[in-house]
This record gives sequence, structure tokens and C-alpha cells, in this order.
Amino acid sequence: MEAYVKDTISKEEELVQAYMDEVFETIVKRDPHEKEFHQAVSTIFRSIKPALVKNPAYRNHNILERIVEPERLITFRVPWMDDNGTVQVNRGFRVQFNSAIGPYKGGLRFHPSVNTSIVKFLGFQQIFKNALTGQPIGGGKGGSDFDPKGKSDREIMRFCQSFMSELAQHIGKDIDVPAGDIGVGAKEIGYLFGQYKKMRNTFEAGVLTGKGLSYGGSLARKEATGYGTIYFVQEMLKDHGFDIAGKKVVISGSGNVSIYAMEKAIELGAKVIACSDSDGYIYDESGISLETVKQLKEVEKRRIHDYVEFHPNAHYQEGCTGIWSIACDIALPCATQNEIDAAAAQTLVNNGVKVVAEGANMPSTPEAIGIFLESNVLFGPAKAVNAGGVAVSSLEMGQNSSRMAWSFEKVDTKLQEIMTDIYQNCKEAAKEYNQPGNLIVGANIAGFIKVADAMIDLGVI
Ligand code: NDP
Ligand code: 2IT
Repeated sequence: MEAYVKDTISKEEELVQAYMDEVFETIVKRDPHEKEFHQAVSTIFRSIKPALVKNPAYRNHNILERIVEPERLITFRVPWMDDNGTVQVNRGFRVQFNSAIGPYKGGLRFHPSVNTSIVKFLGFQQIFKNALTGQPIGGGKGGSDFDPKGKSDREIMRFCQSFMSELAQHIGKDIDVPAGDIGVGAKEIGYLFGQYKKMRNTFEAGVLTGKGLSYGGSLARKEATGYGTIYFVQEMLKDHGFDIAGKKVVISGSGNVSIYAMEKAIELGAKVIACSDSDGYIYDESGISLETVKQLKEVEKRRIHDYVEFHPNAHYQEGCTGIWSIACDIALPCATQNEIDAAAAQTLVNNGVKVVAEGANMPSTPEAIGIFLESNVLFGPAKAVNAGGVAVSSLEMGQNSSRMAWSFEKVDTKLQEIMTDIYQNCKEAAKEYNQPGNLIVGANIAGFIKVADAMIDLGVI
């Protein structure tokens, strides 16, 4: 596997490389079909070699073997009845990956593509993301292959109730705290929380985050991932003497992360010229109307192609990858994994992109990341860029524990501080390990060290 760090050959480095290769081969052999999980592990392994060389304790304590194996992986049957009275069966998942620094924390994804590999890749990278936030939260993830598209509200409610009937025995405010992700927003969290509350006969607000404001949710959680993405981009730009105002921005997706990244980018004077959904993308050189996107996607649950009905000057194009052929200064993949491949990355570079920041989880393939790094594009990795969502989830847990509700401004200010700290920590780790400016190496090393040190302190458990 090709490393993201420049090679310098030493004996210790050879030993570390052999150790990483051996652990990687073991996980591939053990679960050969889990391609996305292998990709997430290889992203970490491509970055952390300098940390293992500097501190032999990680190898001596077999940290890598332990960190790639989930503490617990739960799969379960989710039977529910559709509106025709037919029984449907989906598969539910929760991976409780690592609790060295806090209770498992991470979202639930409802999408037909969800399988063990997807939840393991998401849960694995969540460990390091959560460590980077500076909050005391471990890593977890879950979800189902249930497809909420085209389902009635009643069907969604029955599905969520059945899903929680099983999940409830595995979670708790100090055990494992799920939240939303693709296909899981405030509505689903409400049904999940309602069922948990009924089953336990207790109002345990901190068991889920992303809740509605009337029953324990935090102000600014809905906005947090998208706003945090833009706060991180601001730090990247500021550090290089640029400003976001006036920049052309392309944002994939039109869900929770994309919409609030658009909102903050526009507020700060950027021009968002394209966004998408899983069918295709819209392009408007004069700037996308966020109001229309919100109405179509958040309120009416329609397709993004309907945008051109309201803005005839905009263009709609089928297919998702074409969005990366639009010339822009800042590209923000905010939809899903592997949406930017090598060809898309090269096109972005050829068209003069300055910044690529990952709002989604693992949206760039390893080859695409290699192209951005070689081309000196400012590259912000997902673990750092989109950490604002889970960071505010942790603030929501804090508010629930203290029975307090913070103002929007207070949460937003704290979010900005957290994103600035994450940027500085990634930058400093990259510098300390002799890869200045390489934020993917910085993010992975900073996150890894925190968790690995805690694992050593806690002993072999
Ligand atoms: P949403 O379900 O709100 O939105 C997802 C968006 O991406 C939709 O526009 C959807 O299109 C599009 N999309 C989903 N799957 C695909 C696909 N296979 N191909 C193309 N487009 C697709 O999810 P979120 O906005 O919450 O999540 C987006 C990304 O951000 C994910 O990678 C998630 O893991 C990550 N993330 C989310 C956080 C959060 O707080 N919500 C926090 C950190 C990361 P369509 O409308 O057609 O379904
Ligand atoms: O990928 C993510 O960080 C999320 N989906 C948010 C997780 C959370 O617990 O808020």
C-alpha cells in the first residue's frame, strides 16, 4: 500500500511497515468482502506510520490488531408491517467499535446499501473523528438496509419502533448514544426516542442526539455538520491568506450536511453554483437558491431536478459524478462515500480547484486523495471537516445531563472554537511528524494517538 507520508528508510520504519502490512492482510483475509472497511483502515495506516515509529509502545502493545477489531458488532432482524399489511424484514446493525475514551457515539444510517462493511467503515473512522473533537466520546455506528424513500410516515414509524425494540437493550446514555446519518433525521430520531422511552419507562434524554428541540434536542445540532464544515474551510483559507467571500463553491448532495454547508457558505459571501441528489445535479452560475432547495428537499421530499421548474435558467444533469466537472474554487463532497474517484479529482485539479473539504464520510477514493495531495490542493479530510456534527451531539449530551438548554449562539460559538482547535491540532500533528500542511496525516495521527494512549492506559481488556 502506498503511504501518504514521504518515505525515509530506517530499521524501525521497516519493522513498523511490516507490522502494518501484517495487520492489514489479516483483516482482509478475515473479512474479504468488506471493501469499504478495508479502505477506511488503509486510510489510517497510510498516515500513522510516523507515530508508530516514534512510539514503539503502540507496536509492543499490539494496538493495531486491537483497534481494527470492533468491541462488539450486533446484527438483528427488523420485521415491520407496510401499509398493505404485508410483513417486511430488514437487517439492523450496530457496531460498538471503541470505548477507550468514552461511550460509543455515532449515527444511524438507513439506506439500501448498508451492510457490515459500511457500518464498520463508518464506525472505525468515527473513533478517530470523535477523539479529534476533544469530547469524551468513543466510536460507534449503525443503521439498516431499510430505504425510507417512498415510505409513508406510518411505515417509517413502525420501522423505527421495530428497530428500537431490539437496539434498546444495547444502548444507554453512558453506554452507546446513536444519532442521525443518511436517511435518519429529526423525524426518525423522534420515533426511535419515543419507542425507547416507552420501553424503558424513563426519560433518558441523553440516549440519542439530534432530538427535536421540544424533547431535549440542542439548538444548532441540525446545522452543526454543515456549519462546522465551512468553519473548517475558513481556517484552511485563512491560514493561506484567502477568504471564502466571492469564492465559487460546488457542494454535492442536498441533505442535512449539504444544506447547512450551503447556508453558512452563502452567509459568508461565497457563491454556491451546484448541488445534487442521488439522481443528478443542478448548476446555476448565478448562484443556487437555498430557499428552493430547502423547500424541495427538506419540506416536500422531492427530487433535485424539480429545481429547474422554479429556476428555468438553472441546468439539470442526470448522474452524480458530472458535478465535479464544474469549475470551482472550493469543492465540498457532502453526499456519500467514494463519490470522487481519480478521474473526478483530476478534472477538479485541471479546472483549478483550490480547496477540497470532505463533508461526507470517505467521499474521496484513495487515488483521488493522492491526486489532491500531489497537486497541492488544500485538502480537508472527513474526520476533521465533518466532526462538528458529532461535537455538537456531545454538547447535546452535556446539556441533557445538566438539564440545561443552551442558546443557539452559545452552541454555535462553541462549535466554532472546536473546529478551530481541530484545525490547529491537525496542523500541529502534521508538522510534528514532518508532513507540514498534510491535514489527512495530521488528523489521523492526532486522533490515533489519543485513543491508542488511552487503550494502553486501560490495559488489555
Ligand atoms: P441526508 O440523508 O440528509 O442526505 C444525503 C444526501 O446525499 C442526499 O442529497 C442524497 O440524495 C445524497 N446521497 C445519498 N446517497 C447517495 C448515493 N449513493 N449517491 C449519490 N447521492 C447520494 O444525509 P446527511 O446529509 O446527514 O449525510 C451526508 C454525508 O455526511 C454522509 O456521508 C454522512 O455519513 C456524512 N455525515 C453526516 C453527519 C450528520 O450530522 N448528519 C455528520 C458527519 C458526516 P437523495 O436525496 O437522492 O437520497
Ligand atoms: O458521521 C457522523 O459523525 C455522524 N453521522 C454524526 C454522529 C453523531 O453522533 O452525531
